[in-house]
Amino acid sequence: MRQTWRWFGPADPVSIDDIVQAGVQGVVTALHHVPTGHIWTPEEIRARQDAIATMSDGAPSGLAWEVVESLPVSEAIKTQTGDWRAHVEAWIASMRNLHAAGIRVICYNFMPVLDWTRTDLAWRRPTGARCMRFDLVDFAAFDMHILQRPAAATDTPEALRDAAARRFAEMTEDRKAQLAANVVFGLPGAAERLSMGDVRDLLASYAPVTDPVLRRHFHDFLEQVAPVAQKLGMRLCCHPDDPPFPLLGLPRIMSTEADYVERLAAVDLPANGVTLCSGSLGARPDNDLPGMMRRLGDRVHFLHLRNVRRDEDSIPTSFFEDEHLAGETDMVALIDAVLSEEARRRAEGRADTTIPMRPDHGQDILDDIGRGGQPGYPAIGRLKGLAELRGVEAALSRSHGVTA
Ligand code: DNO
Repeated sequence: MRQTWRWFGPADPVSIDDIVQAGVQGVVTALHHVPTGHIWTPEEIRARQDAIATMSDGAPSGLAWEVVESLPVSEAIKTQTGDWRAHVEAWIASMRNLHAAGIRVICYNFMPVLDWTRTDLAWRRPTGARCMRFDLVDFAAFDMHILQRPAAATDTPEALRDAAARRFAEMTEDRKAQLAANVVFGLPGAAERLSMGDVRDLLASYAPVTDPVLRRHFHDFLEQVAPVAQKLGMRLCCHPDDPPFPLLGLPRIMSTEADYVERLAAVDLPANGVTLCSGSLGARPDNDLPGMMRRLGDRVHFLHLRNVRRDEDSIPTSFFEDEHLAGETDMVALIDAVLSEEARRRAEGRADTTIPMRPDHGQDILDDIGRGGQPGYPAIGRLKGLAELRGVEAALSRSHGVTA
């Protein structure tokens, strides 16, 4: 695996100097300041590459921008309204500019309205560490009583409705405000901070977009972008839904292995690939991560390794982000499957034998607490996760004929 690290740009409190010391091989970043639907220009891309290449004292960092996460797909593209065709053109133009700058892997997602969703961004673990959590009761309380989505009550099972009403009645005003902010936190580093009114308007714009409609829109998008990517030698990789079950009455089409199989077959080109995020997919007990790596491995262009612990084996369920080797995904088996895939690619003589991986998220531990980093992206918690994953890889590599 190629060890990479997500960086949110010059404002990220985890600096390039820190990343160099983490000992990674490459950087994952995005131009979060460019509004969705606009072109990423060669100048902006170059400025970010320069920032990555240089440490604070001017010394070379030895690092380069290797993976884009994310090149955002606008709501207009997902709903096929307004300027959507121009947005697809802009997406392709950005891809061409990234290619010209030497970048080959682009991660994106097709989640309506909200990117990843949590109810707690700093949930206390018994050790005092902090992590992210998705709590179904809190989420239903948000949906029914804070957002007051008209269909929320009918969409929520009765037992959950009652629990949510009780939870809401006990909430302080501060907790209500915090819960609303946490749920709509959206993309880290993104300019968009949504009000409840904005969320209601966005949800309303999805009224005609059922699951089959969103699937069709996704396939239309893939038919435009994947052949261009293929010609250029770019690898596109779609991130799964997080959490991987329906929320707020919105369509959800990238939550399971079957979803991936369908989307990969829709445009059957190597450039149309997968971001295998073990943390997002792992919130469903029916997603067998090592098996998905074995079966979809050929098209896996990017790995997010993290682990969650579910409260129950139901879908949906509450869950929290556990330590990298401590959640319910068998991380050793998953890395073993990754190494088998890399060995298979080597034997085939493929150019992309080493799959970029990043330690995804991390708990806030030690000096992370109070440092004010992006939720889920602390320096030390991620470094601990990376060190553990690296250890597993080093140990398993021998049996795959590689000396780490
Ligand atoms: C959360 C991330 C996601 C991811 C996007 C990819 O921490 O894994 O925000 O970057 O969904 O498009």
